[in-house]
Amino acid sequence: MKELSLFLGCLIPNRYPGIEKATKLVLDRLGIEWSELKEASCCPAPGVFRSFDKITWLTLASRNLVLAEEKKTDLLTICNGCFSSLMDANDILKNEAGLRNEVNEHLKKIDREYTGTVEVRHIIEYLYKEIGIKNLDRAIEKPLELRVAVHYGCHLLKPTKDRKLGGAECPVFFDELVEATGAASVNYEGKTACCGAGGGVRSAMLETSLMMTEYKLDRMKKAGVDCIVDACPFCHLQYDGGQVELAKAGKRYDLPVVHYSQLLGLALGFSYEEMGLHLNEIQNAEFQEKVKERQKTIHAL
Ligand code: 9S8
Ligand code: 9S8
Ligand code: COM
Repeated sequence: MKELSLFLGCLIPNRYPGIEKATKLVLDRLGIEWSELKEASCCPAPGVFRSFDKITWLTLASRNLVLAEEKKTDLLTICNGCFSSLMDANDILKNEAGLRNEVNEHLKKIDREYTGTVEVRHIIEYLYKEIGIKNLDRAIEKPLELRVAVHYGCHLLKPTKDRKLGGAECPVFFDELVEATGAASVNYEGKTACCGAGGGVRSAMLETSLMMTEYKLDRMKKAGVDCIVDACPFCHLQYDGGQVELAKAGKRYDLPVVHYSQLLGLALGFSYEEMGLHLNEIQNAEFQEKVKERQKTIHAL
């Protein structure tokens, strides 16, 4: 198995560094070999750059891919947007000679060349396919007892023909990973619907984007969950920051938002703070208490 370069993207280091720390601790604990991808830039964000100018999008993405090629590693993303951008750009550059040549003309200016030797992975599909549910089950000695609303996010599932992860309408792989931690993945209406952030909607039309978030939060709340679990910092920001914005309009949910790296870390015995959960906007005392009580039991073993 090739070593992985960890592609952090923009949002995690800048807004949710707790997810970065959680991911690194979890990868180390599972014995997955990884290193930093130095000098990486924005992937660039698919819903924004790709929609405006394909060659600019491809060129910026190709530079990140080349950084991993030069290290002879694959790329590991922990954001759906980064996954989508880098994976799609990689596919296009591998298969379309015309575009590859055009991009390589630009890369020549910085003495670089795209050759097509890396694979782009997302932590969810990597854990699912390469580590496997059985091995995760084995690594987790004292499972979590939480009711969870899984949010897949659009770019992890779509376009279905490229993602090949088991269907965009009723996917199960993320739920299985969540259940490996001992948590119960609770079904809710609109589970595969968008969180409202993507495609520049949050920046351009905050009100519309919050309407979509409200739709999701209403249904998650109704399902009686302890927290939301995502695999994307954009979704994370939309649910966490979005709840603060919705509270200003008198709508309170109080639903903690947890990236899968953080959930898995809790199940492996790391603390609430080690997983950076104290850096979220939404702090729910009851949830925190539940997690802390559980950690005490784990450490008492
Ligand atoms: S990089 Fe710049 S804005 Fe972001 S986090 Fe994920 S998508 Fe890629
Ligand atoms: S859902 Fe719809 S476009 Fe996306 S992946 Fe992350 S942000 Fe939330
Ligand atoms: C969302 C990424 S994960 S983008 O806003 O669609 O680019």
